[in-house]
Amino acid sequence: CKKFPIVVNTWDFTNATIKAFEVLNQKGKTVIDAVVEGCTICEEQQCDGSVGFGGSPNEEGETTLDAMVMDGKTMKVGAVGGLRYIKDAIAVARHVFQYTKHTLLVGDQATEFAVKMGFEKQNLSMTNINEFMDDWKNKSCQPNYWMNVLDSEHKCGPYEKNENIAGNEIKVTLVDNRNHDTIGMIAIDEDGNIAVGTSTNGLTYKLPGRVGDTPIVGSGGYADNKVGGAAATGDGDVMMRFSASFLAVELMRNGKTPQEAADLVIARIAEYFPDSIAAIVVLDKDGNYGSACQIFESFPISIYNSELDKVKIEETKCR
Ligand code: SD4
Repeated sequence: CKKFPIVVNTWDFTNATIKAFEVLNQKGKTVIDAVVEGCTICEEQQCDGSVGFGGSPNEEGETTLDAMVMDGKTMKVGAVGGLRYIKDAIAVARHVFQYTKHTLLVGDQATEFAVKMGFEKQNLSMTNINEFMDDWKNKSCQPNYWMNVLDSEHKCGPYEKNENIAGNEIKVTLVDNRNHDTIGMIAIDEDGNIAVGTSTNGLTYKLPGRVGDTPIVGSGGYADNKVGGAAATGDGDVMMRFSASFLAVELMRNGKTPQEAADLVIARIAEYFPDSIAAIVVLDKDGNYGSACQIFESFPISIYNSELDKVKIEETKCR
């Protein structure tokens, strides 16, 4: 039976879910509008500090943004990675989608594109950035993402070219639960059109230039009208190695339910990286959903569909 229009997204970002559901029910708006406007709410409200400006600085203290939108009807995608100085990451991704034949623009040139499209350059830094970076340095720069570098300078960034690379491993510490909450939203409109939208400021203290899974098609999100969609959150450096969202959709294409697909994706990641935080939400074309996670203390998802009179949150049990 028909369970759409529906919006499902990662975490308890209910304002974003409500916004997307409202847009789905507005005349003349598309499912792409719904995920873009929904994720934009999170960027503006800086959901958990992990979406939008003013969160997750890299090891030089700069916040950069990753976002993507994918249309499951046409299989068109627009995305930005490492976007600098522009707050509206998913809106810029949508401009890539709508006004170019490309899929992904990155870094300074993504910024230049955005400026040409009329977006305003702004400072994305945290207001208390100096304090935040000092605190990190006082904690021996943990977490950090360097490995196999000998000299202690690398432990604390910023990166300086150094030939002295040797076998001493600096342990990479897991980021904690709270600095790690990307929005990944899947929506289906009344006609069964599916779209996915994602937006994040990535990992805190990442190396400058690092782009995570969020703007990578098939990793941070994937949608196909014929099957369904998926969106991932967690340690993107690990998750993108498994094309987590694509894998979930393909598993459904081969007959798995959304819950089975979600469980299998997390199990696959667990085979190699049992200590990495990873979570996925999966929606099939009929509006059935499932979710799975590992390591996260909790992974709520939020849902709004035509059978509900208000948005609801469901907790996922992590393995
Ligand atoms: C990343 N996957 O940049 C994102 C971060 C995230 O929950 O999902 N946080 O790796």
